[in-house]
Amino acid sequence: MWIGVISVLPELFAGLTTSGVVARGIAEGRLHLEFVNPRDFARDKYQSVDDRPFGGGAGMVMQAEPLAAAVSAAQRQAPGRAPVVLLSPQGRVFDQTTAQAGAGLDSLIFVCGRYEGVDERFIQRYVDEQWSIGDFVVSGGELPAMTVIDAIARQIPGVLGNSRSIIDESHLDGTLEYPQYTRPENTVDLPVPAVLLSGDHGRIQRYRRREALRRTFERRPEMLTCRVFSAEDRKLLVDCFENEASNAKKQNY
Ligand code: 4H6
Repeated sequence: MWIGVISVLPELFAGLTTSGVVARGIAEGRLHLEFVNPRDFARDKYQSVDDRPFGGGAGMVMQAEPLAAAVSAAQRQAPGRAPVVLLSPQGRVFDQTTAQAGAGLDSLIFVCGRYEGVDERFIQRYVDEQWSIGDFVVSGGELPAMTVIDAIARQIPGVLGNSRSIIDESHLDGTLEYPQYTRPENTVDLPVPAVLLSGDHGRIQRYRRREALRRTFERRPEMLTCRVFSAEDRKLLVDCFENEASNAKKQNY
């Protein structure tokens, strides 16, 4: 997969491209990252890419032309026509389904905004989609772009060594991940749940599914609305409630 990144601070991506899953994807030739700096397309002698907002107000706005020229330069290098995505607090919230869909594309271009924002006319003419990584603001689109690139890269076949770690992963089936334990059996004064030592694969699977459903119900109940449960999931959810009720009684609630 070919990914173009439009940023005035490409050095922020150094960690992403040198260590971890994305770096390995690049080294193995499954992923290519191309950086284009809008500053290289600035027209004045100060190489400025921002200016004061029309209508007044605080801060600076990224100018359309250097961004447009940078996207066009990236587009010329991309294999085919790459969709252009602006990382923005005003975008649609990025999720695992979008990550999977993104990994199926040949190319993508991410635009990272800075200053107080981006001239709306650039967005109108050049941006296909706006994605947000959540309802909060950071100082530039670079950190959100890195987050999204990592999420997409790990969905590209062969980038994660173990393909099972994708399949078992949280969110794909609409539940949170079950709790994980590793050696030793006793640590920080706590034992590992006995069922995980039983060797009974069926019991272990049911235990993990029950804990995944319990966590989702307790922490993210909205993930469980508007969906159909299998007969097995319904049984496991009932187990959770019965367990809750008896725990509450024990604690004199
Ligand atoms: C576009 C427009 C994405 C990009 C404005 C970007 C959060 C997210 C940015 C801005 C982002 C997210 C610049 C506005 C700094 C605030 C860059 N913040 N901002 N949630 N910031 O995905 O000032």
